[in-house]
Amino acid sequence: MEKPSLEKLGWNSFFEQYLGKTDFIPARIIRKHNSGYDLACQEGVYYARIRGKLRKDLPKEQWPAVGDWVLCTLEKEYAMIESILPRKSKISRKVSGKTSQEQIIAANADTIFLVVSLFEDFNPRKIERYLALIAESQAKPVVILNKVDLIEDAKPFLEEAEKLVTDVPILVTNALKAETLAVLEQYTNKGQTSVFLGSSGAGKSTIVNVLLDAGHQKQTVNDIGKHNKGKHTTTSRDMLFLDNGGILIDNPGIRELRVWLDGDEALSESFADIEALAQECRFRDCLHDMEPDCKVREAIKSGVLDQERVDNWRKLREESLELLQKRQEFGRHVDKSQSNRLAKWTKTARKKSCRRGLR
Ligand SMILES: Nc1nc2c(ncn2[C@@H]2O[C@H](COP(=O)(O)OP(=O)(O)O)[C@@H](O)[C@H]2O)c(=O)[nH]1
Ligand SMILES: [Mg+2]
Ligand SMILES: [Zn+2]
Repeated sequence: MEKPSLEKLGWNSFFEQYLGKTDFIPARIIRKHNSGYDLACQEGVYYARIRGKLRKDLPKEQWPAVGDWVLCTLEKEYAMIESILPRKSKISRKVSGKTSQEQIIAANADTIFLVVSLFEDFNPRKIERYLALIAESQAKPVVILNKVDLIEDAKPFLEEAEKLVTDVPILVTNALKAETLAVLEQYTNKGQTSVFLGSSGAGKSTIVNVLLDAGHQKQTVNDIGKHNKGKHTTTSRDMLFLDNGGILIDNPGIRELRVWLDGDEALSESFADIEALAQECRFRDCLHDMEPDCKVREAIKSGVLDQERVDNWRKLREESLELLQKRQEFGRHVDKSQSNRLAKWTKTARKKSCRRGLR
């Protein structure tokens, strides 16, 4: 049994800087169970639990997620997680229901592939929602328009998708034809962690399997992960190791994708086109509603901008605002700049509601 090097697990200078002098062992969470975790370190793969003290100190929403680097001690049969290293990125969603709880889907991803089926799943509003989530994560988004074999013409979809993004690569694939996935390789290089997001049935696991099969060298890290053997199907979130050193995290379809946004920066990034137009509106606090000289409304009128995209932008902002308010109510930490923005939004939202006779 070959032991994984830290590099093979995705360790790099970012995490090194936080290591300092310690007797604890750096390890990466490769799987989450109901009762604990599997983690991989230079000594091998271990079942792990969070040390009681840490469990008490950390709010549950901050507990380790797949992809996290932790420091641990090794007992004979299992490992104890002592602390979590700072995250390079994290992709989160809001827990379903009436809570303000964050759920980390995966940590320390370099690239997040958003897999969309062109056949049954192409919905610009849903794509925007995902992209806003990814923008918040600090990882680099790549959109995969999959199942191109099942549609007549991909061009209109591609054009539509291009309207939703700036500087985000869009790949068109047929996961049943491995050659079309070769374009993904530039993102799945040695030590790079990629997360696959998207609706159930979009083709994530199929793509992951093709990439796993595409390995040319002999298996190394995969051997130690017993659950990595054979065909991969998503039961829980798994981390998978490619022979070229790339690291993949497949995700089960997310049924309800409530945004988890810690402010409006991610939204500004995802909706840069609208934000840029809004800068040009006559009034600084323009709601793009009835105001004269509104560039956003002009763009909608002239067909440059979709009304639905603007509506979705509003909706996501409102969700985000609601979440921040809930977090403040529950006394969760909301930093100063966020609460300033919140105050501004609240004012804006109230104004808007009055004007529209809502609420
Ligand atoms: N025709 C076609 N079928 C695909 C493609 N990609 C995936 N599938 C099929 O779509 C179904 C769902 O794929 P799966 O990878 O399980 O989706 P996941 O839920 O996103 O992991 C499976 O039956 C796949 O064989 C594709 O590009 N073209
Ligand atoms: Mg799957
Ligand atoms: Zn305006």
